[in-house]
Amino acid sequence: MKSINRPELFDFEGISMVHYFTDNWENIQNFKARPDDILVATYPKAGTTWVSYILDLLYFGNTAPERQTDLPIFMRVPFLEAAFPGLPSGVELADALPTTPRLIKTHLPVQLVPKSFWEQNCRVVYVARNAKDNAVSYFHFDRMNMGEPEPGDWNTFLQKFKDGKNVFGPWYDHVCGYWEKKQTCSNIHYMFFEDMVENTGREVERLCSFLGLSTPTEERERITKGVHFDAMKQNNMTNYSTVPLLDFKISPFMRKGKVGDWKNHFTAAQNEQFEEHYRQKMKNTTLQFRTEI
Ligand code: PPS
Repeated sequence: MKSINRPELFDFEGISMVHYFTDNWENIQNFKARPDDILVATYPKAGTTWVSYILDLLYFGNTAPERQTDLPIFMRVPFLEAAFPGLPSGVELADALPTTPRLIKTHLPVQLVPKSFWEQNCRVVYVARNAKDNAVSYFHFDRMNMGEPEPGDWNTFLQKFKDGKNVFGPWYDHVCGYWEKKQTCSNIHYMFFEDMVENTGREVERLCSFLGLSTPTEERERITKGVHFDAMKQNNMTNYSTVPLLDFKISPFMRKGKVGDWKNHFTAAQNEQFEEHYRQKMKNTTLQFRTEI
């Protein structure tokens, strides 16, 4: 991969973006989904990798052992809108997937998801994470990811998060957008990071029931163990240690995996202002989050 510079944020179709996710726009919008494709949709840092790995194990854990030992998760579950210089684009990787179903990742807000996913009635697994922990995780990710704009210090980043000035736009619109869509679209399974931390096994079971999978209990238990934070952090195929643009000396990709780490970052004043702003932004939705479990 060629070395890359931290990109600038710009407005794209009404949301903040960087060019790595818009350079291939025509091919992204014209992507041809198949009816059995499964789209993993999230706001960045909400649990994408976790749920991608669960899905991969549910479908392909017993098929090809080399898939588990040699193929990083981001090759098994391509990131649709990614277009980094010197690497195959997400669309190319998705088009070349030999599996059925194809598992495909996106961070696009619901209104920018390529229309063929809806036309083909694909299943969508959406994961949401409470805003405070999501912001903290995104802050540390932007510090260590040279493919993201400079986050600035925590206070600067938090203000940008509230203003929706991060890549993929406002958290508020993202989580609410898929929540509203789910009200009329039974093919969306809406999950919460906090529920996964609280009881991963239960969430795997719910996922199986959404997908119509009759995975035996012992296997579900094996998968639940394999996707534990510590196991994924040790596993070079799931911990992103093979990606050169991430600087693990600054912060690891598998950082803490906790609910409530926001308490180690927000000052009392930041918390008060955040909550006031949050109430305004979320006043018209029935969507509820837990910031502790
Ligand atoms: S990305 O870059 O948007 O795809 O990142 P994403 O995978 O969505 O989110 C990364 C955060 O999820 C945490 N994570 C986990 N937590 C608990 N258990 C497991 N198994 C797990 N896998 C990933 C990861 O640690 C990041 O959260 P933070 O809070 O930064 O630790």
